[in-house]
Amino acid sequence: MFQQYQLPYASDGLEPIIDALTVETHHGKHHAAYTKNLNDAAEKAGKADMDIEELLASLDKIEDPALRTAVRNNGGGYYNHNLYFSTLSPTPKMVPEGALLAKINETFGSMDELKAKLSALAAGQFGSGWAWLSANKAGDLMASASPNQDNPISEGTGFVPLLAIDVWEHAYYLKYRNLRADYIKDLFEILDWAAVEANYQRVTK
Ligand code: MN3
Repeated sequence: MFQQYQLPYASDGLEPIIDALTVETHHGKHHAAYTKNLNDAAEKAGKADMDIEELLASLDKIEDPALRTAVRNNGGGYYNHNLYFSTLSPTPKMVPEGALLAKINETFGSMDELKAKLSALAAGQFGSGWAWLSANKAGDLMASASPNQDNPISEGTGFVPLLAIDVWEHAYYLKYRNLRADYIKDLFEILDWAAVEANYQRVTK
């Protein structure tokens, strides 16, 4: 049984950047629906007890095409939103340090250049999707974007996402309307680098 990530902050905790109604709808309706639909599909596929990262990395093992699509879309929606909501915080650590910061500087040049790259990927994702900073076991970093509820795991890259920028319109449209770039710019103000560092340690340990 896959458990939806429960918010450690109130639905208005991310205001003024993410309004309470958006958090309530996004987490309480969209994310909850992905979780329920994943559990239904994984049960039918006999995969209800798998680790979600292993499940997304082995979608080709699900023979029924409709079931495979259901697990891909809802498993991605489940996993991606667990990551998204767990790396946002009302009291974020504003910059990374240690091994992650060193690798960011080595790979992208600087934090500002990383932010510019992620922002461009998020703004440039046509239609619904995500932008990511990901790592592999060796500690290498990758910035990328994915359509729909895909992610670097289901895409078979060998990388695991550390932070997620949701650019589905349901993530920002109530407040930002068509101004996706403004939402992306503001999102960095509530992105908790302590959570991202913990993800980097988990993936590279
Ligand atoms: Mn979403």
